[in-house]
Amino acid sequence: MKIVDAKVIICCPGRNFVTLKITTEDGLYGLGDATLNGRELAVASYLSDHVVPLLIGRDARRIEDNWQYFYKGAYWRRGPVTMASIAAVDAALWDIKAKSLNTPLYQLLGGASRDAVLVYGHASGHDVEDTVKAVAQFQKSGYKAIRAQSGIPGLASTYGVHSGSGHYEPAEKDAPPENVWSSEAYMTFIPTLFARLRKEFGEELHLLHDVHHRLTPIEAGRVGKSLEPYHLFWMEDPTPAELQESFQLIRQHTTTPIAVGEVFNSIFDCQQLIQEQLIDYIRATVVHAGGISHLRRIANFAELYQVRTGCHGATDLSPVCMGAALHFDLSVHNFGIQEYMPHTSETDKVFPHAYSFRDGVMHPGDEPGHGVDIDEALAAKYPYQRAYLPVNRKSDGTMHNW
Ligand code: GCO
Ligand code: MG
Repeated sequence: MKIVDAKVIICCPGRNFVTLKITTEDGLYGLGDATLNGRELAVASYLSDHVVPLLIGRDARRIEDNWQYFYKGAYWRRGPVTMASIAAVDAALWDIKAKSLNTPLYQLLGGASRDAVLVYGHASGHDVEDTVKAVAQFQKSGYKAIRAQSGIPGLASTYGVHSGSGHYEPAEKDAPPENVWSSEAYMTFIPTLFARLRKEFGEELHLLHDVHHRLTPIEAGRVGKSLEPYHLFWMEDPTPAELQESFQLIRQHTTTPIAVGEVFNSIFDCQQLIQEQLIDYIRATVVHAGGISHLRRIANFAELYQVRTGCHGATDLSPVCMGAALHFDLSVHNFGIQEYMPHTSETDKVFPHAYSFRDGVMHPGDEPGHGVDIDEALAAKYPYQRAYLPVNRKSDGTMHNW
């Protein structure tokens, strides 16, 4: 089953997406997401300039061999640009294989391990009471697990909270906006938010929170400890994870479960975190962690250490990634939860999909392949627009982690 065409489609139906479409000699095609928020064109170039010429003529059925060819064959291993490109090839080839066998992808991944996939939604507000209202709204829409982020007294803006009204969207057009951060203000405030949420919503609702890499390990230990009475489902990205051993310090101080990995692109990024049981959930996902093939390797390794999956699912991951992730989630034994931020209706129209949400859970649907398509004519109406993620500084002007 020779690959005869591979095309990189860039579009911006509300935000930028990069999609790889691979076509075989018998007319089947598969799609893979290659979106890297704020760096989309680098991946598009890596694909068009370096991967596509090598894809033509290769056998689409040899998914593992193709993965190894692009990983080992580049010599320069890992990194978000390379791995997002390999991920796009991998997801497209799994899509083709499942279509060629006329089966939904999860059936090829071992079949369903559960009836549906638990997801969490994003509630946020400008202050505590605003956030209470947002959580109530999500609960009313059926969510059983809700991430809560709030504006912090004394800080003009912060991660996860929309500057106006409406939904939070990480990237902004033109130059990167600059935020000002204070770990002290955050650490004082955050337990009051979750105390209020538990008081309002009781003990049953799953509450999650994203620290977005902003604390030092010892500060993260303090925050985790202060949140213990409110038994979070997880505290996400408490500190940057380049130094994996730094999580030992957090673990020594708190039993609040930890989720990490949305920026990881390889099993080597989380080897120590998993092996030493320094985390509870691994957040790597299809597009940034080398596709379905590599993500399964990470999940299988994590299973040995009772670490569960919690795939990243922000709006900067396209519906193609979401579809593929849901097949993975449904099938993998050590699934934990899936993040779900619904896309805009423009995006949903460009990417018609079989997956659906109801009563706090999602299902990938039963269409052959991963069940996500692209309307290329419509996509062409939304050309790329430069956009950046914000940057973050401390109040004295020092650059900090965003
Ligand atoms: C999350 C993430 C996102 C990221 C975004 C970056 O937990 O959903 O932290 O909001 O910031 O995906 O591109
Ligand atoms: Mg996050």
